[in-house]
Parts: sequence; C-alpha cells; structure tokens
Amino acid sequence: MSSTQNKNMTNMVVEDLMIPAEKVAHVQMGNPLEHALLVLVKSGYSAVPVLDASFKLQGTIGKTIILNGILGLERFEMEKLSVATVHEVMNTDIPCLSKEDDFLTALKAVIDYPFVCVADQQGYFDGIVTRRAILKQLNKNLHASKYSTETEMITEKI
Ligand code: 4BW
Repeated sequence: MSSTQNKNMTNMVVEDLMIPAEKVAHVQMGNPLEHALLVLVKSGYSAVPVLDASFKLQGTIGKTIILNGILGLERFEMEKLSVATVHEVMNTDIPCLSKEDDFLTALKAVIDYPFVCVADQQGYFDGIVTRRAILKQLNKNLHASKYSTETEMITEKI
C-alpha cells in the first residue's frame, strides 16, 4: 500500500464512517420485549442499540437475547413478551466508540461485533459503525493500492 493511500484510510475518523443516530433503528429501556421484537423483525436487523429517555446509550438488544429472556423450562413463555421490558434482558457489556476515534480503532472494534455504538463524553448516542462500512472502506483502499502498484510496475517497465 502506498503511503498516500495508507494515510487516506488511517486519517479517517469514526464520524466519517458512522450511520448517524437519526438513521439508526433503536428501542428504549422501558419498552416491552414485544415492541423490541417488532422493531427487530420489521427493520430486519439482528440487534439494535438501546437508549434511555434522554437519548443516552444504555446497551444493545437482539432477537436471540429476547428469545433467551422468555425461555422457560420447557417452552417459550410468550406471555412474558408483554410483561418483561428491554431493560431486564438487554446487553450492557458493550464496546463504545467516540466520533473522534481513528479508522484502526474502529476496525479493531468490529472484529468481534457486527456494529459498535458511538457516543459522546456524556453518553449521548451519536450513531453506529458497522462492519460493512469498515470492510467497504478497506476494500476500496486495497483495490486502489493494487491498481497503483500495477501502474507503478508498468511505468517502471516503459
Ligand atoms: O435492512 C438492511 N439493509 C441493508 N442494506 N443491509 C442489511 C439490512 N439488514 C441486514 N443487512 C446486511 C448488512 O450487510 O446484513 C448484515 C448483517 O445484519 P445484522 O447486523 O445481523 O442485522 C448487515 O451488516 P452491517 O451493515 O455491517 O450491519 C451490522 C449490524 O449493524 C446489523 C445490525 O445489527 C446493525 N445495524 C446496521 N444498520 C442499522 C443497524 N441497526 C439499526 N439501524 C440501522 N440502520
């Protein structure tokens, strides 16, 4: 990879790569599990961020964790869907990025997670960085790098 292309990619910050908050499907802590499941099924996503009433990031919730939450000894206790809330089952042990973090920090974060939430110093939700956005950028840079290496080789031969 040439130094210019390397610089372009590593100069990017999370803000350049993230999906902004207003475009991210989310649920709130007090929502019943039924509502969360509806959001997940309708949006088509496996998991989404959980926010509180003041738009601060509190965790994430996904289809699997909801199904686990309503799993009884012998059956899914469907009645729990309208009684239990997101707060009771959500995942709070999540990584978090800030808008100023660099590309490599974001790349490292999405190795273990399909998306990572972005929040400010006070915890207010800014958006998410997805594995797709990171891979897309990496792919772009690797192809540009391959093209410039091939061009350099042809130029050297001439
Ligand atoms: O509705 C979709 N539109 C598009 N264009 N692609 C989708 C959609 N749903 C899924 N995908 C694709 C993406 O490539 O399948 C991948 C896995 O989806 P997921 O995890 O298991 O639901 C998607 O990969 P990704 O874009 O890298 O997104 C990683 C994860 O980030 C998703 C989902 O949990 C979350 N996510 C992405 N965009 C979101 C979102 N959550 C809420 N709101 C959004 N706008």
